[in-house]
Amino acid sequence: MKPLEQIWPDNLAARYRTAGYWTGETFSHMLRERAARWPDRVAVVGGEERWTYGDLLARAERIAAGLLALGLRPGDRVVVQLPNIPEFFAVIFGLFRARLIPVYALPAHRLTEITHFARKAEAAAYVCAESFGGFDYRGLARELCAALPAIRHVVVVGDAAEFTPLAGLPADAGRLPPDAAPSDVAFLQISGGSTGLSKLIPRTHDDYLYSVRESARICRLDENSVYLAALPVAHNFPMSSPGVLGALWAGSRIVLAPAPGPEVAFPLIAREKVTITGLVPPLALLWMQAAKSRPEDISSLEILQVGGAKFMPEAARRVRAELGCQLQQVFGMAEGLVNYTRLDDPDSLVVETQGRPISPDDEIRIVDEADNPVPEGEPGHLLTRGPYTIRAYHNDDQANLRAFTTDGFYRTGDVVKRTPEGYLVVQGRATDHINRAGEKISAEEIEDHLLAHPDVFDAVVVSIPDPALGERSCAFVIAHAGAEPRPATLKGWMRQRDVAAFKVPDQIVLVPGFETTAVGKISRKQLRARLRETFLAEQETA
Ligand code: OOB
Repeated sequence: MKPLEQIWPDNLAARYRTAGYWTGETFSHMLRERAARWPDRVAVVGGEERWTYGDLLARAERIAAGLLALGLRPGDRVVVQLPNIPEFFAVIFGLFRARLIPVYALPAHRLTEITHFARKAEAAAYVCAESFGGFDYRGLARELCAALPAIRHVVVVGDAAEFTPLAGLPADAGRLPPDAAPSDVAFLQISGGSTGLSKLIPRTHDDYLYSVRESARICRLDENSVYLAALPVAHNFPMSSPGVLGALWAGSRIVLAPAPGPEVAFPLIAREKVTITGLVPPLALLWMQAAKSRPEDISSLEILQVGGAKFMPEAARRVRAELGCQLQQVFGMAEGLVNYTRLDDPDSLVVETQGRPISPDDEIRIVDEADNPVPEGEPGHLLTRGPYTIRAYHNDDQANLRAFTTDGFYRTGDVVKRTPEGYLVVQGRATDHINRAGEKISAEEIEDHLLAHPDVFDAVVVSIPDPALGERSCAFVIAHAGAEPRPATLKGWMRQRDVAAFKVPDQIVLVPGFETTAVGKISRKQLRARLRETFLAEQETA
C-alpha cells in the first residue's frame, strides 16, 4: 500500500508552524473540545434529527470503536458516499477518531467513479446510504465488492440488506487508538478531474484546519451563526469554506438541505433562521428568481457565498436587492488555495473580483506558457503554493509531473489577472474541462466513454456557454462508416457506463469529420477550441 503523505519542505513547514498556521490540532481534538465546551448546543439539524455537539461526539466515538471492532485498522482508507444527512458527520468524525481515512465521494458518483476512487486509494471499506434520490447504493456496493475484493466491509446508513448497518456496528468499545498526528493525512478529497480521471487529494489535519479556521474568521462565524449546507457536503466548498467544518469549529449550527433548490432551502432558512450559505452561480440565479414569488421569510440570511464557477458581475450586482443579503465571492479548489472577497470590501471588489487568498503566505504566481511572470495586471496562468495547498496528488506520479512545478507550485489550470488591490479575477482556464454548474467534467474522460461505443469512430467533447448552467457539455461525434448512432442512443450508452449523471453530454452533434490543418493533425486541445468556435459561430448565424 502506498504511504499516505503530504510533504512540505522542512523550511516551509517550520515557517507555517512558527507563523501559527499549523497549530497541531486534529479534527478529533476539535470535536472533543467543542463537545466539552458546548455539550447541549445543537450542532447538526437534518430531517427530523437535531444533534447536539455532545450527541455528535458520542456517535462518532461509537462508530470509531465499531469500525475498529469490525477489523478495520488505523490507516485504512474508507470511501464515504453519503448525502446531506447528520450521519455524514458521525461517520467522518468516527473515521478521524479511529485514524481511518475517509475518501469523499459525491452522492452523484456511480460505480465507475467509486471503483476508481477505491482502487486509487486502495480502500478497505465503503460507507453509503441505503438509497438517495431514487438510487439504491447497495446495488452499487454489490458490484464494487465483486470488482474489488480489497473492499472488506460495506457499512450502510438505513436498511443494510446483507451489509453492516451503521446503527448495528459492534458495540464493544474496546480501546480507541491515540489521536492521529496533526501532520497526518486526515482524508482524501476528489479533484475536479481537469484531465482524465479524478485524482485524490491528501489533506492533513494541520493544513486543512488552518483553512477552516481562517475561513470561519473571514466569514465571522460564531455561536449565533447558522450555516445551511445546500450543496453536497462532501465537496470542498460546503465542507470547509468555511462550510460545515467551519461551522463546527465556531460553535455554529449546521442545517442540512437534502437538495439545493429554493423550494427545499427557503423553508429551512425561514424555520432555522439560517444566516449564511454557499451556492454555485446557477443556483444563486435560481434563488434570486424564486425570491420574487416565494412566500418564505428569508430575511435571516446575512451572507450568500457564491463560488465553484465564475459568477458574472451582472448577476453579482443583483444579490443584495433580490435576496436581501450580502454577497461573498469564493474562488477555491480542493487542492488548496481559497480566495474570498471580505465582508467589509467595497461593492466594486465584491461584484467584480473573486477575492483574495486566505493566507499572507499563499504565494501567487501569474505566468505565461513558459512559466515567466506576466506584467502586473495582465492575465496569465495561476500557480500557487502555500500552507494549505497540496504538494502532490496521492499515488499519481504522472499527474504530479504535470500539475506541479519543480519548486512545488500547483498549476491550477485557471487563467486569472490580479487587480491593484491584490484581488484575483478569473478570466478563463487553460485546461479542457467543462465547469457545469460547478461540477467539473473532464473532456477526456467523456471522450473515452464515447469511444468505447462500437459505432463511434472519434469523439471530441467541449464546453459551450449556457445561460442556466454556466457551461454545458457538447460532444462532437464521428460515426464509423455505415453506422448512424442517434444522440439519444449515445446518451443512453453514457448512462449505462455507470458514471455520474452530470457527465452525460448535454448535447451530441454527429459530424462527418474533424478539420485537420494542412500541416497535418492538430492537437486535441486545438481541435476542441476550433469545434467550439465553429459551433458557436454557426449558432449565431442560425
Ligand atoms: C471548488 O473546488 P473544485 O476543486 O471543485 O474546483 C476548482 C476549480 C478552480 O480551479 C476553478 O477553475 C473553478 O473551480 N472555480 C471558479 C470559482 N471557484 C472555483 N472559477 C471561477 N470563479 C470562482 N469563484 O470549486 C471550490 C473549492 C473551495 C471553495 C470554492 C470552490
